[in-house]
Amino acid sequence: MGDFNEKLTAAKQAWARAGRLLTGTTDPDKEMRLPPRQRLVTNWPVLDLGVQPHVPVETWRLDVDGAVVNPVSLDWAQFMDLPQADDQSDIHCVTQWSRYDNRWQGVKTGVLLALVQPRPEARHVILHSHDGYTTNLLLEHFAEDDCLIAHSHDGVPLTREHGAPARVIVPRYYFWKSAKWIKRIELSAVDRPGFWEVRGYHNVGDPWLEERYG
Ligand SMILES: Nc1nc2c(c(=O)[nH]1)N[C@H]1C(S)=C(S)[C@@H](COP(=O)(O)O)O[C@H]1N2
Ligand SMILES: [Mo]
Repeated sequence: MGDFNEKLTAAKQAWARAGRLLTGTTDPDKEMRLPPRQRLVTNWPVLDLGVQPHVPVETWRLDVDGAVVNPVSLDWAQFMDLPQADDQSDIHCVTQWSRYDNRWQGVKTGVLLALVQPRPEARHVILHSHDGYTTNLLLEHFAEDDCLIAHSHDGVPLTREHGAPARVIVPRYYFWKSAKWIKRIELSAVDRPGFWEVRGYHNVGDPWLEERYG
């Protein structure tokens, strides 16, 4: 852990120095908000595998299972009855666009984890979506306080193209980790690289470390 933090800090500092030279600003916040080689957009691009599944709330279920004490299968009403949260965060997509100040409404991943109780051997999370997409995360990354299963964006229900009725939001990693049209959250003792991870994307995907590929 000590080693990792040192590496992280060193990378951020190196980039901050480079950024200062490029932007000519010494405002630390301005420098640090846009990760390396990202550009800011104000629209909201749509990225998918060429299918945008239609998932009605009437038949929607969210399964949270695998290495847990108490697996659950929630219907929409049960999901919406869970404590609701509102969190603002930035999007960083590996295709180099970033979008600031997204307000997400939904259920914090911590609430779901408290419900299912991960077993001691659970270290990974595999997200499964209705379009066949999968992505993998370390459990500790998925459990961060700014991670949500979101049903709304800026107070408006998600549109189909952005993952309605519910998607995962893991803002500290590139946006491919934020699975749209979520249907199953699987906890696992072993890692299982997802759709893009087996096609050359980085297994972790930290935008500040530019963990894009490999
Ligand atoms: N189910 C599913 N989730 C997905 C994807 C996908 O193809 N299918 N694409 C990922 C990628 S690469 C990105 S950048 C974001 C795009 O989300 P957006 O279309 O809402 O901007 O969703 C991620 N989640
Ligand atoms: Mo992406």
